[in-house]
Parts: sequence; C-alpha cells; structure tokens
Amino acid sequence: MAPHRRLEGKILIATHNAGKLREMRELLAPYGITAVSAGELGLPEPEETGSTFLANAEIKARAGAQASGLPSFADDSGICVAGLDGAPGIYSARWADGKDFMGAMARIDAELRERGCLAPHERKAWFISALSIVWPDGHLEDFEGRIDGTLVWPPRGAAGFGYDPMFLPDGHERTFGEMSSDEKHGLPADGSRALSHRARAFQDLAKVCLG
Ligand code: ITT
Repeated sequence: MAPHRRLEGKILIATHNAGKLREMRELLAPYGITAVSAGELGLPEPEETGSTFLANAEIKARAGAQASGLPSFADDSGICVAGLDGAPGIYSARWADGKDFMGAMARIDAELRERGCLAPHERKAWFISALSIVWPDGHLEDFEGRIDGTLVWPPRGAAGFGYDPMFLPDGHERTFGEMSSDEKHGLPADGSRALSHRARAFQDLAKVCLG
C-alpha cells in the first residue's frame, strides 16, 4: 500500500452542491489550503455509477483531478433510513430530483407512515459521508464518517442544507436544521469527536493528510 500523502497548496473541491462546498471550505480553512470548486470552474458532473458512497466519492475526485490537474477532494453522502431498508442512501440527491428537499423529506415521511413507523424508535436514520482525495498522478486517500439520529416530522429549522431539518442527531434536542454551522460540523478544539458525518470523516482525513 502506498504511504499516506499530505494535502497542501491549491486543491479542487469536486462538488456542485453549494451546501457541501460551504462545509468543506469551512473544514479546510484552518489548514491554509486554497480551494476552487468544480462548480466554479464549470467542470461537468461525472455520472455517479458506483454502488457505494466511497465508490461515488472516488469517481468524483478522479474526474476532478483529471479535469483540473489539482488534488481533488470529493464527498459522496446521503441519509439512510432504517425503516426503509437503508433508502434513499446513495440515491439521496436523486430522491430530491434536482433540489426539492421538502419533497424528498415528505416522501421519506410518507413511506415511513405507510410502513407504520410513527414512534421515534421506528424512525432511526443515519447520515454517511465518504470523502476521497485523488491526486493528478492517481494517488487516492479515502475516509468515511457516520452520525446516527431520528427523523422528525414536520422538518425543523432553516440552517444547513438537504435533509438537515428532518434529522435529530442522537443525544441532541435540535435538528441539524436548527444548529449553527459550528455546532453541526465544527471540530472541537479538545480533539473530541465532531458531530456531523462529514466532520467525523474529515477528522480522520486531517490526521492522515493534514497533520
Ligand atoms: P455533488 O455530487 O456535486 O457533490 P450532490 O448533491 O449530487 O453534489 P451527493 O450525490 O453526494 O451530492 O448527494 C448527497 C445527498 O445527500 C444530497 O441530496 C445532500 O443534500 C444530502 N446530504 C448530504 N450531506 C448532508 C448533510 O450534511 N445534511 C443534509 N443533507 C445532506
């Protein structure tokens, strides 16, 4: 196995999702890395043909590295609902059919109700974030983070993006939609575990590639 590689200088953030881009930039900010995004460079979105979060993150990071000649950092993420056998999972963006997250959250709620899942313990879900960095010479680094919680209805809060207003992380009383960006994905100064799936994956990435 190739030794781990340090991430430095200018990189590409291989996403077209503004919410993710904001979080990824905030996570990288303390490390003095400058990042342009695939959206800002007008790069095409590769087809996500993988069957796992990690496979799709790698597809996006590879496409970004090839198109830009820069180390490329990609996230593939989504929400998995226990009562729906893990759906929407890697199809989380596709369930929102463009950008209709209210519609996607309503579909999750409706499908849970159809299956009789009304009590909080029947509405368990988890977010996954797979982070990949691919360098132009093909070197790859991969990380994955997870946060477990419960789905509430109606959605609460206007912060964050995507499915955040419906997701109540375990041990908390406010949804991701009601939290500040720092509460959701800030990295605790004492090194303890961050809250969000993306921040948790990033903590592992930082140890290996930014330490
Ligand atoms: P890129 O592929 O360009 O990065 P995308 O939106 O298509 O953007 P994904 O394929 O990884 O990204 O889909 C992830 C989906 O899961 C997307 O609909 C997000 O809104 C949702 N999601 C991921 N992380 C989330 C988070 O922290 N909070 C809320 N929703 C999230």
